[in-house]
Amino acid sequence: MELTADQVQALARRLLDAYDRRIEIPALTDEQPDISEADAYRIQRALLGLFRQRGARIVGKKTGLTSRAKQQAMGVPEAIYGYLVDTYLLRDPGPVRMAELIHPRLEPELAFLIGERLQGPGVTTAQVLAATRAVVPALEVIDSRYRNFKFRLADVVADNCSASRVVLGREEVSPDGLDLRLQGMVLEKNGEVVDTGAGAAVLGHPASAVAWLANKLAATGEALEPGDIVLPGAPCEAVFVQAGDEVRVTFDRVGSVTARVE
Ligand code: 0L1
Ligand code: MG
Repeated sequence: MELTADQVQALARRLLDAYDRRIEIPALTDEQPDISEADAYRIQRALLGLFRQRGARIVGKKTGLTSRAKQQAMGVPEAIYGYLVDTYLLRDPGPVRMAELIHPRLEPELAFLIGERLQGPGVTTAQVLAATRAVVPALEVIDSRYRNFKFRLADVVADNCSASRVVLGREEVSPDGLDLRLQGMVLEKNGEVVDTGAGAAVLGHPASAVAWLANKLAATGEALEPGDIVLPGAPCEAVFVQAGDEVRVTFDRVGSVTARVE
């Protein structure tokens, strides 16, 4: 049964309280196992409304679960999306402050800076590339508000796809002439290579993930707007961090970004 408006607000406030107090909470579906995907996005919208009431601005959007491996692990057929808030944004090298977070993990993303409006349905990968002003190396900090990062689809959607921080690199590169599908990436933690990947791990092509997002947003009348920062998803697993760690990702022909954790 669809959640009432009061239930949606109460669940959004529960998540906001976890943000504010930096505490892990049980998954919402532990108590209400049948929260639908539509209701999960209503809770997410209510949570973003609470952020806005505090003066936060939406500066972009993100996709999650964009690798087939993650989708299979969650038992879902497609990706999910959330929003980036101005207070999440950090510039290379951060810092990423553990005291502001619960149990953060960092993952590499090639952020898209949108130059022209992309309104679905029917947005193609080629249209995304044409409308992208630049791509930027980024490290996304995901920090689920749920105990041990244990959640079901509705939980993670309601929690704005674990969005927490984004450390943006300083190099902005036009995607013209780059084959982002073949683009290699090396992830290092404290100077050691911990993972590698290629752009095709993100829904076959990172720009296809952005096209998916533009088309998905069409259902609510939204679009990708000029100035939006869009995270298409990570080409490898996220790494746990602790104070003192330094994480760096290097994208072939684009550049690198470092996040210092303190
Ligand atoms: O950015 C992401 O892909 C994270 C989506 C949510 C799943 C998670 O927290 O691992
Ligand atoms: Mg991500």
